[in-house]
Amino acid sequence: MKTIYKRPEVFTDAVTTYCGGCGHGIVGKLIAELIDEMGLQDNGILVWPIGCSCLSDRYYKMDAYMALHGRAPAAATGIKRADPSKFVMVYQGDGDLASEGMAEIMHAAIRGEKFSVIFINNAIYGMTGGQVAPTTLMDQVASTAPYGRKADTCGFPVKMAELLANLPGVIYSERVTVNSPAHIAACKRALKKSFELQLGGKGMSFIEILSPCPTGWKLSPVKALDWIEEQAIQEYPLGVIKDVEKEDA
Ligand SMILES: Cc1ncc(C[n+]2csc(CCOP(=O)(O)OP(=O)(O)O)c2C)c(N)n1
Ligand code: SF4
Ligand SMILES: [Mg+2]
Repeated sequence: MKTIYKRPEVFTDAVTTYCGGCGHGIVGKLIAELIDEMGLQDNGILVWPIGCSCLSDRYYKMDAYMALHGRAPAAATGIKRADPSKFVMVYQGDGDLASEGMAEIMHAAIRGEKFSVIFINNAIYGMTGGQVAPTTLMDQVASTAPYGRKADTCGFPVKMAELLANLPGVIYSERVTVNSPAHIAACKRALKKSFELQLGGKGMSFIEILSPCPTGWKLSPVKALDWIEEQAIQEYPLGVIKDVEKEDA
């Protein structure tokens, strides 16, 4: 019999804690597929954040480190510098990376640390009940902004992929999403590019993923996919923001 689909080998039997329709599960599966396809399991270390993805070390048969709030890039710096031959991936939510850990990601990027950063932008603090994150859209309702995000109290949404692309230490920056099969395929290509750049010993690559959080947004899973298309992509355009290899060519 011909096998047309199988579960990635790197996955354990653990069941995830994600809500139905959550983007973390989609991205987590793409990462697992790439680990299998690129043979990264035995020489890779995955650095996980706090937030809804904080139990991810249970999902992969791989070495892992769970970093304190926002500190994943600092932890990854130590790991990658101690053994540059290791494949090191940092995975962070928007509350973790752009709020609690803004200094860590900025300085890791300023230093040009040579690991892959996967940034899950779901425009909210998912795990703790849907509070405003730096990425929350203007007028988006959140538990700490019941009348919607306003500039006078919460400022403006931060575009991390553009912000980091301004730094010479970041060699690749792209924004993708996972709200349709075509976008999921493009997300996998972006993740693969990031992993390949790291294996080539290049600088930091940054992949921002617009990811559905139906629970935090108080939308059905299907409506959450539509909200990404109609709202989130307008604020956070998809595409490659920086590719040093192409600029040099
Ligand atoms: C110092 C500290 N700040 C905040 C928290 C609470 N906390 C844990 S997870 C989290 C939200 C994380 O949100 P995000 O990084 O966007 O991840 P998501 O759950 O949306 O994937 C917060 C605020 C904490 N436990 N300790
Ligand atoms: S609260 Fe949001 S980010 Fe967290 S598991 Fe549920 S859908 Fe995913
Ligand atoms: Mg979040």
